[in-house]
Amino acid sequence: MPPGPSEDALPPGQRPTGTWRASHYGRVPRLDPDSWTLTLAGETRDGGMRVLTWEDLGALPQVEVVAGMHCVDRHTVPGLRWGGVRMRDVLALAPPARGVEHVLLAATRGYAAAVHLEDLRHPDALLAHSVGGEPLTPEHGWPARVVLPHLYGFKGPKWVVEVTYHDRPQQGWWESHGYHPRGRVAHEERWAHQA
Ligand SMILES: Nc1nc2c(c(=O)[nH]1)N[C@H]1C(S)=C(S)[C@@H](COP(=O)(O)O)O[C@H]1N2
Ligand SMILES: [Mo]
Repeated sequence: MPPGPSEDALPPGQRPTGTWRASHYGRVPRLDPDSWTLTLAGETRDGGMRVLTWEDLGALPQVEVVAGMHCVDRHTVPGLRWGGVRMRDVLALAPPARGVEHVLLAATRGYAAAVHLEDLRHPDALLAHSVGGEPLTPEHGWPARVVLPHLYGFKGPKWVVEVTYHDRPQQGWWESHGYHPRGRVAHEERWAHQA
């Protein structure tokens, strides 16, 4: 029997899950969009930093991206319809200095993910505030989370509050526990020893 469309779309080594249970360490923070901010800092082009508000997000072009979420533990949540703004539009508000390639994305409570700048500039890379046409629930990252569909889920912090540009590779939570610095799903970049 030929594979169905969803099996077709499943990346190597992943299996689909029917129900979407939230996965993260620690307790779910309750954040209020009115006090939430996203700070862009580190090696910016002009050396300064920029603090974005919920209102600033709303002023950027709103887009939707349909994509599966692929956890490095091998479960995939297929076909999520994310709503938000493109990460490349967010970064453009405080661009990195020339030659900068590394970014640390930080959430509340110490969670962080190390990503490559070019992966954040992917057209499907979002700062998401909704899924399936509804606001994100607190468990899934309200008010805003990073969604990088071509990377494993751990590269996208829920409850994201800071984007920092760096000259050198960084280590976030999973990277410091042996997971891959790049994390591309299509290449099965799961473990640091593959790098
Ligand atoms: N702040 C924060 N973001 C996080 C995590 C976390 O523990 N804390 N877990 C990551 C991992 S490993 C995955 S697979 C996805 C899971 O997102 P979901 O709970 O919405 O399915 O969130 C990512 N973002
Ligand atoms: Mo994950």
